[in-house]
Amino acid sequence: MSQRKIVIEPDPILREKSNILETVDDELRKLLDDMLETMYAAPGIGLAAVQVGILKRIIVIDISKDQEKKTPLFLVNPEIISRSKKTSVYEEGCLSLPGHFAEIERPAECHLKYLDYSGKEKTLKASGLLATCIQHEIDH
Ligand code: GNR
Ligand code: NI
Repeated sequence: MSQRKIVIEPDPILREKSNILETVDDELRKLLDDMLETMYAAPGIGLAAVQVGILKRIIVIDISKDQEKKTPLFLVNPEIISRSKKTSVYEEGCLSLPGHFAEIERPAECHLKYLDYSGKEKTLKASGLLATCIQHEIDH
């Protein structure tokens, strides 16, 4: 694995829309591994590919605490299929906006579909910080 450079605002690539993947192959898994290493080193709890300069719809997330066992999550082509009416507010930060924090209100829960690390179709119901982080990454 190798670390990649995180793109910082105002790099114009951060305003671009990322592209859907056709397949999950070894080259993509290498990128996912590099993104996870980059995210852990930052440190952060999530990272979207555009933040390492690549316009692909892939996300890595790990919301585990320092002392806990790592729980990496790899999401390819994530798509929210439903979200709760109930909202929650978290103080969010972003690795591409160092030093900036803001309270953001979002649906408290979301249900998504995605392809996993092996390219298999999966669904996930997320709540709490995980739901917030997934929505933050999809916004990228
Ligand atoms: O590390 C991060 N922390 C964070 C905190 C609250 C809500 C979202 C996040 S994601 C952020 C890393 C990042 O910039 N991901 O795109
Ligand atoms: Ni971010």
